[in-house]
Amino acid sequence: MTPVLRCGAFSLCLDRPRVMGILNVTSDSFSDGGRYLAEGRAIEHGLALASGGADLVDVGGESTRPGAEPVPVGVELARVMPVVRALVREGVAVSVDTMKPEVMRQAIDAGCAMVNDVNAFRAEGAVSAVAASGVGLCAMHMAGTPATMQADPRYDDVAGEVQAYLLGRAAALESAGVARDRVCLDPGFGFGKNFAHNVALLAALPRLAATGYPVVAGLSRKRMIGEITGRPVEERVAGSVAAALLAVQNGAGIVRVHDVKETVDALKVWIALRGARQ
Ligand code: HH2
Repeated sequence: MTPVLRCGAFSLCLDRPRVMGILNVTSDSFSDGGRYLAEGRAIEHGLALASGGADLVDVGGESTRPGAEPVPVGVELARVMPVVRALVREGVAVSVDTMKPEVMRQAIDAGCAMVNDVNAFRAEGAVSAVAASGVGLCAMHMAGTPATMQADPRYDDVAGEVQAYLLGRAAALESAGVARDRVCLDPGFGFGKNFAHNVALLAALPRLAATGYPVVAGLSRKRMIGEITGRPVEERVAGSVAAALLAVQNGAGIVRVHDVKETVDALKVWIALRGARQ
């Protein structure tokens, strides 16, 4: 049976790969910091992502790039809430990228479709902030905190450890009353992982997808793409699209990307032609 991810007023049918467009309302995001800090520009870009084919628009007010400093809750709310409200009003399925229970609560009250937490709802009060709502929940694996995570990441079996952690977080959500069809899992590429760890996680995506939870993959413009291509962040579109296709081929149901139109086109071609063989 085709999985359907329940996301508040929206249902995301995963009969085909879905695209989550990234909207960073921050000053310091690694690829687009400062570009969408002004409310009007952020809203405009969110609408452009939606009309470019994004199934979800993921609004974040705190960068989680390696070395990023935390943002006070008041600042994060002031950045994201006007944008969330405006996009919800326009009928966009909005995801909110936050680790903070207060931001989760206010975004849910404003009608968001999903909460995307790189901290997998580990903050005190996070599970209870989201449990009683009907929104979709993306739990991501991160080793440590953004400030320290890339210092010297080590695992014995990165794929096995990440999967065990994510299943533990799904169980914590479900034991608080969250229905299983609201939960999706993300291995967290680049979050406390070196190049070899990221490669191993990409190779192990089929195993994560076999758990039955929809898998989210975020490789867009990340350092790994730069390490392979030698390109700076603003020239990583083609590399990111290739990585998104590979993630989908390995079982990801949702890809989180900056370059929505390019990814949507690539996915359309891949879907239409993937059966073609001589
Ligand atoms: N990556 C980033 C932020 N949020 N959420 C999920 N579920 N998966 C990811 O891989 C992921 C994420 C980092 O990327 P970006 O938002 O572009 O940068 P920054 O954190 O600097 O704002």
